[in-house]
Amino acid sequence: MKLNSVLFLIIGVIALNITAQNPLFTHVFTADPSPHVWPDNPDKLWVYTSHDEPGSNNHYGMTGYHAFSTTDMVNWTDHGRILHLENVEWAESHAWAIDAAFYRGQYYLIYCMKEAGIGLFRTGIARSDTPGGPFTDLGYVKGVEFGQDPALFIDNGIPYLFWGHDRKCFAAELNEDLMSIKQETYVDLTKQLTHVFEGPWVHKRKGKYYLTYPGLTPRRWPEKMFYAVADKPLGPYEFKGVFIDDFEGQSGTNHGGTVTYKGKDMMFYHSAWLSGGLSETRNVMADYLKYDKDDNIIPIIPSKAGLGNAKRTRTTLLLEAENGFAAGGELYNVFVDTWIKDYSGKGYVTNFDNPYDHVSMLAQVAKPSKFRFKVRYASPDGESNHDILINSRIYRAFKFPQSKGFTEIDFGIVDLKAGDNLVRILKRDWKPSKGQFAVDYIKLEQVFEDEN
Ligand code: FUB
Repeated sequence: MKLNSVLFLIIGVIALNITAQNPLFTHVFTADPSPHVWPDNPDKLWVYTSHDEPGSNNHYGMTGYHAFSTTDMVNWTDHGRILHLENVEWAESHAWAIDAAFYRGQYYLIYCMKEAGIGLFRTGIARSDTPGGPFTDLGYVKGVEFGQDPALFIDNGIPYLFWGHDRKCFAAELNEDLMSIKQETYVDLTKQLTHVFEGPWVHKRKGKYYLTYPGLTPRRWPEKMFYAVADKPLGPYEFKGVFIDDFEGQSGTNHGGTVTYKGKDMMFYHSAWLSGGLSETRNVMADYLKYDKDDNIIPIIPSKAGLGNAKRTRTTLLLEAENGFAAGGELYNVFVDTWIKDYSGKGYVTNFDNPYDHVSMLAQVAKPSKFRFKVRYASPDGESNHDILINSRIYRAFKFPQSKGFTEIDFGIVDLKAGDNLVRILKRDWKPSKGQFAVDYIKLEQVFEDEN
């Protein structure tokens, strides 16, 4: 080999190791990504995902969803758990793939779970007035049976639902309240989508509708990603081919969605890189989506660099106190208020009047790891004594200094375990409080081994 080629190879290997924006999120196991840019803020990209428990090697125990946002593809915010099985009265298990939509001024989460007592997949609809949730379940869409892997595609104000499972794919227009299909529009797309298994997703480009989906070439796992193209959302679709083939470290399933962000087309999907490629515990990936001169998708080879040149991505968990209960934590004898201005999110938690009054927030983590821990609080009438507990052990007994407005305190580095972690801020004194103490949010910023 010539010296030039050797140098090129060495530089290439070094570059591969220093640019690594895949996996996209490295602090929590995530799958089935649904990427979106909402009309109120074209600078922000949102990704909604399902969640794999650490160590799980199948998908039967999946229970909840997360939302992530970024403005630069490198620094991400994990908004925590945005919907959980226990918030959905009609469901019993299988919080599988999702989508999200902005429709008539509200944010919607479209998800699937198995109906209690029946065990059939239904397509659920939940709503929030903010993109980061938490979302409130509204029930399931009538007229959809076996409603696994839903995707809601809105075209010229008309909502279309796509869903698919077990080698089948269907679609229909939804009624205006999104809670039922227009029966007369129902189509079975299965025969048009060669190899289809599940997970349809539709995007529009140059007036054409691209339907991407995970499929199996007969009886052979893992899934590859295929696509088909149509002139109208409900088809007929013309099969085009595979665009993410088998790759090193993939999981048995693949599933994803497309988005155009800051002028670039991107494909979000999942792999098993974070868990070592050996299990079904998955992580989100993203790569650029490109087309050839005939508007065919150019096959994607999953890359370590992903969507940029950064050494790695970094995620901060931003856990709003007022979401504590809906997002997997607890509000014990405290309540949500909005009197002290400049709070983030929808308000803050206050009324820590009696001993043990507390707020707790849920942080879900993939592996034992370190985070920089911050609390934003206000204590307008004087200092206030509190215990901070992490997973029921006292991490700090702390006298929060008086602060008229909200201020952030950096408590240094904390260790979180794999799985669910509860961070609790609890009133310590036996004396009843005179003043008001308010918790706005906690932040847990990812810290890496080589930064310690
Ligand atoms: O994540 C659970 C299931 O695995 C999804 O619903 C399927 O699309 C596959 O990704």
